[in-house]
Amino acid sequence: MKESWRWFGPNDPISLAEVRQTGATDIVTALHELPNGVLWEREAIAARRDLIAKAGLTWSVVESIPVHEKIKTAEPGWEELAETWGRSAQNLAREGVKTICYNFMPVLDWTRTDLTYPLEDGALALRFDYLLYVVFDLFILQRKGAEADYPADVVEKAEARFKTLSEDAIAKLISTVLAGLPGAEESYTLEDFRGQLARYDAIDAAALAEQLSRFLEIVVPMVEEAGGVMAIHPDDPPRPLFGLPRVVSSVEDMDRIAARVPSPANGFTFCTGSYGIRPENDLPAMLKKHGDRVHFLHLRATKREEDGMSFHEAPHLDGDVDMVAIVRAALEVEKARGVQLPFRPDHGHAILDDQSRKTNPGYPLIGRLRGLAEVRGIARALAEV
Ligand code: DNO
Repeated sequence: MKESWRWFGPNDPISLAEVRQTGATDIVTALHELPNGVLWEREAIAARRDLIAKAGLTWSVVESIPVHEKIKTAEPGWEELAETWGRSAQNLAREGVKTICYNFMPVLDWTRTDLTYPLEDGALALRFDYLLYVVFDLFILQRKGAEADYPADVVEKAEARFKTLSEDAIAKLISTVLAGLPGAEESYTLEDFRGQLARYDAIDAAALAEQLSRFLEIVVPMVEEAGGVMAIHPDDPPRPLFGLPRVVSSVEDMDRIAARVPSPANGFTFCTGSYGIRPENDLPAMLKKHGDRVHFLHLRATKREEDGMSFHEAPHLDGDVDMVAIVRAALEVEKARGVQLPFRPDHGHAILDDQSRKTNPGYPLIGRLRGLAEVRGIARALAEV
């Protein structure tokens, strides 16, 4: 398994020299400074790749080339934007960045309600508090028709919870949900967000899945021709939010995506923390089933909470994800294909000095290093047996 590390570019508070000391060899990054929808030129890609190489590291995975909303909604001009996306991916592959991670989540990328949830041992974790999410939807966003999405007792509890929130707590919740977590290339005000949601009024899951297929039919042959592979990231969390459809949440979704465009270049990012939120997702089985097209691994463990809907990020080895079984499955896939799969320790708690330095939510230095070291240990031990 190839140890990689997500780095957000020259503005990342963690330097490449520090990443080097974690023992990771590969970098996962993007040209985050470019606006969504523009072509990534080869020169800009090569310059970033060389900067990374100077630090003794290899840029091997792009996460992500953002997929423009017009592509997802099939608004006029979407085909041209898809072509541009495909050309950016080709440029990356031709400059040596062959694994292309992306997602097809409408409007919002990953979503949490709390970025500094204190655990018993003093670590700070990311959390999705379902009730707070409902509070946001019903009483802050005031989405039309939202009540119909929740049982009456949840609406009642949410109302009671809303009444306890201070102005500051409300402002913080708005920015946590809408300001865009690291890697999400968009951020919204409440008003913008309402407008964005309206673009999906007539788009259900079947329509979005169909549009993903049309996008794949355009870009997969382009990426393949340039020697690259695509790796779609699952929905995080893997269920509809704010009435928006979600189409990459389950093994059935993976089956459908693979069947529609069978090239192995049409592949997956296997994110254990995201898929792991749904108890029915049998992660090692899913990884093995689609092993010939899993091109990138995000390894982290989420822990589902008592209400069945909330979750927080657990230590990498101590959540609902059986990390030993995952690493075993990944090693089997590698052996069968004769490849080394890049993985990154995804997210991490803010621990120790992480708590006193500037850090991107979910992406602290020491917390992720802990995850990396733990997964590295599992991989070494299993490779021996
Ligand atoms: C969160 C990340 C996501 C992910 C994108 C992939 O930590 O896993 O931002 O990068 O959804 O396109």
